[in-house]
Amino acid sequence: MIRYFTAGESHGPALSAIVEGMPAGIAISLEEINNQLARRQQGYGRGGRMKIESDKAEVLSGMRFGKTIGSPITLVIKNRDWENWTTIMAQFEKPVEKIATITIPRPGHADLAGCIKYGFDDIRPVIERSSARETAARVAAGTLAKIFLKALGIEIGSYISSIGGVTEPSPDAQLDLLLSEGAEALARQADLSPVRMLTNATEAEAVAAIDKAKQKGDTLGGIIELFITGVPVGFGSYVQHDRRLDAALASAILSIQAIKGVEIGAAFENARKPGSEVHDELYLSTRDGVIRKTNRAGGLEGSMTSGQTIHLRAAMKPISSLVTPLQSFDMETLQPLPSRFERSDTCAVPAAGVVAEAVVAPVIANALLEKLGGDHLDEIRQRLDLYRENIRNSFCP
Ligand code: EPS
Repeated sequence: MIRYFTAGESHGPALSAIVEGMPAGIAISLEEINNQLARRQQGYGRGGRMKIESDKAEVLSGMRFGKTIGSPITLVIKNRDWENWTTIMAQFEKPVEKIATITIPRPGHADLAGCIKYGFDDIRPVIERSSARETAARVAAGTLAKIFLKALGIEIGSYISSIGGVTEPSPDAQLDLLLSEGAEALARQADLSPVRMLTNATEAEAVAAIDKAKQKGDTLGGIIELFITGVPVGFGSYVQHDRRLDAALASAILSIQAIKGVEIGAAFENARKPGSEVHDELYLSTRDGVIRKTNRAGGLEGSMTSGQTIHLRAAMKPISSLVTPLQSFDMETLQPLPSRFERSDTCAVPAAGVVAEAVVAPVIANALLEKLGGDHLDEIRQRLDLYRENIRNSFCP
């Protein structure tokens, strides 16, 4: 099973990740990891920090001659901004000069609860680790699992359907066409847009909405659409709560900073309709065995994959660092005060889509490993090919 941890502060020397449980024999290119890191840095509405950073990963363990060897893989991404923070973020010596403490929590941020929980009188350490900068390490780690899945014909991709209330019309036909090539074709198309949308008119409106929010010192959230193609039927399980794939996928997505909602398929729309208009009916085809003409379940039935494309949706709240302050107070003086601005982004929804792709990859990879086992890519591929073949041959009238 793949497990990983990340470490690192936003303005510390580096971010890192240790990824354990990757099977052997998977060809990993540093270029692909760095491509994904670059995708995460894109998106209209990012702040000044992205001009400083140009994220690149180093691999310190777990690889030989370009392939995984089954041992833990250590990834490191240096923070370029660290050189500007060596005093404020000094790991050992407390600076002799007085360092300004941060004592006014931002509403909606981890600031207040984090300070109370860890007993700080300065918000700085909370800011450092709660920051979404950490997602760079998660994208690097998740890319390893993404590459593993891609080698087995399973692809993950996303686009953004809504920013600050500006919503894409349902791009169903375009979506079906892109997804028929695999979910990465969808991601490539979305990446052509600065807001990772599929429709030009909506893209222009979303860009204008971000400009307007920036002018007003405000921030915007949005909605991410995530797709996983090529997953066979029967990954995950209904038999125990902790083997339910719906829950594992939702948990991974909700672990992303500022994500506050997850939907599987058309779940909220389905909740308003009778069952006869919701459930995807089953048909038999001579070529493909069982088929469905709709996918309102989002590729998951009974917390297992149905063999259809997995479709998840995630809601990101607007970032809680606003230039125009909200009401807050000073934790030191207990005086009511406007909240303090900490450099941030106006909108990071396009980047969060790339993060969502990365965090679900280990979940799907683990569902695959739970079903089929195996320690080397070739062994796993053989088992998957056989499993796919058996499924194809059953139920063919
Ligand atoms: C973030 C604040 C900003 C963002 C950061 C997330 O960083 P800084 O405080 O250095 O300006 O740019 O995102 C990243 C650095 C990143 O790599 O995504 C926050 O408070 O969460």
